[in-house]
Amino acid sequence: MIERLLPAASTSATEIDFLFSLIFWLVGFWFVLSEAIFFGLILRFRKREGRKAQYVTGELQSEKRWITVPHLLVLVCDVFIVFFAVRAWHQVKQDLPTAPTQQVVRVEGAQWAWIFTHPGPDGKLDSADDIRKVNELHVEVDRLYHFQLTSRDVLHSFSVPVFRLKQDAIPGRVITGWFQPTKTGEHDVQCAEICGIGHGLMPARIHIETSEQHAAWIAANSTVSVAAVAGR
Ligand SMILES: [Cu+2]
Repeated sequence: MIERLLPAASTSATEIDFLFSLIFWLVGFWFVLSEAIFFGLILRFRKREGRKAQYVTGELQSEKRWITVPHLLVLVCDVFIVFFAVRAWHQVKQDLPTAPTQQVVRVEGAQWAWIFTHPGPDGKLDSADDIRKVNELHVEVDRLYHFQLTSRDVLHSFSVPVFRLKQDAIPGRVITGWFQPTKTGEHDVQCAEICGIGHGLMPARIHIETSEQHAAWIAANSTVSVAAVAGR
């Protein structure tokens, strides 16, 4: 449903989309039903000449059923939502999968830009060949990434809508998370936490590339040449 509006480009996006749909349909069903009953009763028992209003206390068993039965049914729906929500939360936020080819990128929020540090040709962060870019994140499709998220000043929130990923950035803390892109393309990265007058002016872009494109980008952007790293 959501994918028609916004592509799903990470391994956890489908799980999050399923949750959106589940909540939408369950809540939508009860909303439409209760509004229909509500307005139906208003119309049916509207003021009529010669008919006195009835005083209903709601104490009779037959009246209480109007509350208890839907209440129990809504609770059953809640159990479903909570089950799938906890499962998605665990997968996205608590689990930190690893893979032999994984890479680490550093993401820094600042007033008002995103600063991304990519590993250079050696595939490691914090070495001479790192590539730092402002408002430009380059990743390779199908590769597992861990991100180290922090802020230089105030609260920001690293939001990548196509990944269905959102995580607050907190000054003084490094928050680790992960994502695995599944589709190539160029998409928005946003700040999802009001962080000052320029909050709306920190739209970065994520470039999800094939391995060849990504290797070419690294070669073209690293200050240390690929050959120098290979010969080290
Ligand atoms: Cu911000």
